[in-house]
Amino acid sequence: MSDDAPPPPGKLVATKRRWADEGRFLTGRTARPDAERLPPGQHLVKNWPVLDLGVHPRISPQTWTLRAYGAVQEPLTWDWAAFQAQPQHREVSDIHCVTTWSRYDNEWEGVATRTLLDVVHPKPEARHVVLHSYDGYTTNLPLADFAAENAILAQSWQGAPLTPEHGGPVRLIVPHLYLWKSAKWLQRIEFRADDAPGYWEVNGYHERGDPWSEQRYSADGS
Ligand SMILES: Nc1nc2c(c(=O)[nH]1)N[C@H]1C(S)=C(S)[C@@H](COP(=O)(O)O)O[C@H]1N2
Ligand SMILES: [Mo]
Repeated sequence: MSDDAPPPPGKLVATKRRWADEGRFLTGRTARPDAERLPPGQHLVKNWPVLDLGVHPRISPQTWTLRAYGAVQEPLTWDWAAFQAQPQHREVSDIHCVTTWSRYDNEWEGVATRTLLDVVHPKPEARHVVLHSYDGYTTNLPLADFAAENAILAQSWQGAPLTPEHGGPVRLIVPHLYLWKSAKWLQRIEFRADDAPGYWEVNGYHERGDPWSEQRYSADGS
């Protein structure tokens, strides 16, 4: 699977690009997470939809590795055994997809992003993180959001290993941002001083993606 070579844009990508152009789903309301559990413009689902670029890479834990590099003092590569040897964490959180569905009470197990940060020691100039995935997908977010207390490199959901459709062996979960920031099939974590927009961010989606202030699309629509 080649790095950073996403599949050619299909119908879903064209549709989502158009939504960004039209400002689709924007309600103009802003809510606060502590006051409203369901962000504006979202509706609840009980199932868990699958959304991605259409390629579901099958990576066995035996060949999976995760690399963290860039503006860090101690770059690392974890294979499956090294990942399992890290302190394992459990988090229950809600997920919010920019296509307007939200799902409450997802139970994740894996390694807290803070655990990884303690190992790599980001350099003082590190401000941004870019996630690179085995399907060629990329997404960027501020280091401060990646470092959130409940952000987790998840290997299990509701007590069972994360399925390939949902990004197994390991995906990121950053519950307080729209789910497109939560890279599935995570392969590399790049720490940077400057920002570098990822796949959806260059296609009209917001650099940060806070669901409570409906940061769905980038301001200039580019
Ligand atoms: N590697 C990778 N991660 C990805 C995507 C993708 O296409 N590839 N899609 C993103 C988007 S747009 C969404 S909404 C969520 C969907 O996660 P789910 O399929 O587990 O619901 O994954 C995000 N992470
Ligand atoms: Mo999405």
